[in-house]
Amino acid sequence: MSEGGLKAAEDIETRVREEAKTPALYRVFLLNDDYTTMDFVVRILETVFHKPPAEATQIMLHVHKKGMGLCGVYTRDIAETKVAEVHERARKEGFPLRCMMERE
Ligand code: TYC
Repeated sequence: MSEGGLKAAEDIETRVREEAKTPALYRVFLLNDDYTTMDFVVRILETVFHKPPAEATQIMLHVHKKGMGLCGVYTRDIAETKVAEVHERARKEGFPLRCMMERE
């Protein structure tokens, strides 16, 4: 679909959702890098995204091998808060870990 077509489709989705009062949802992803430790990423998945230990390890390994991985799907405010929290905690520890969100 063209950029304009995508925008038009999103506008229609937004209108339908607002009529039904269901909020837009956003996927939050972690991105791989060469410096952040695996332990730190697992800790982020357990504490910020509330993943059980085995799932946190699976997601971390997926990101390590594939380049990015889904951490969860949230409303916009919650997704923004989680992205900011990941970046804040990573910078405090000196890691370049990146986190991003995209509308579902
Ligand atoms: N690639 C990192 C390493 O080998 C581990 C890592 C995994 C980093 C996931 C970031 O989102 C990430 N230490």
